[in-house]
Amino acid sequence: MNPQLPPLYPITDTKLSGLPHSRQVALLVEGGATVIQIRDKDCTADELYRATVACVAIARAQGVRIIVNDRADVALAADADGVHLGQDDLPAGEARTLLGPSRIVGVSTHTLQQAIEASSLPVDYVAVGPAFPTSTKVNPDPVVGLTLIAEVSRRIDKPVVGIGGIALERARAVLNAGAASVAVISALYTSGDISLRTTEFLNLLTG
Ligand code: TZP
Ligand code: MG
Repeated sequence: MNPQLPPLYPITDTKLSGLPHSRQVALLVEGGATVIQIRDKDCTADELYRATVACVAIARAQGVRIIVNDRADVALAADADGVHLGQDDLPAGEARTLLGPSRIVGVSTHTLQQAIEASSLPVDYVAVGPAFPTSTKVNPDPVVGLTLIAEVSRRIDKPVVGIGGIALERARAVLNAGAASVAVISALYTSGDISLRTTEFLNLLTG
């Protein structure tokens, strides 16, 4: 398992950005991102596989890691660096068996109990959210706020990733609450310049 996570964890969104995943990855990498999640709830396995292969080709040349949302099978087939699992996806232990010890397995949680349970599984990080209201996710879980992120960060040993509604001006507070990283979608794609916004996030989070 690989516990190292950068402070910014961008997630692709073709609807919000209007761009193919591979183009988003190129711009995010240009802005300084070093771990990127490919997330697409509307495409077929074939489309996700092909998109991921293209993203891995761009990212790996720069030493950047690609994590696939939901699909451990696609991550493995496309030789991606890991998978991000939701509560309804393959169990983390099964994903770990498929992906082996070196790839990244992360899991999304929405309550203290889910986060504590997830931390005992063979995962590299535990995502907690939504931190703030978000319109990116269909039927989002109730907002957990910085309070739950802080409590989970105190109680588990694994890196915590804050997710959901994390705008530029709220990102630092998520790290201050104890998270190791912030996962961001909409705030990266609504300013017009994806690489610049990525750099702004990184400057704010590392400064
Ligand atoms: N899981 C919880 S909230 C969310 C996911 C994937 C969406 C986060 O997107 P945004 O646009 O950064 O709020
Ligand atoms: Mg999922």
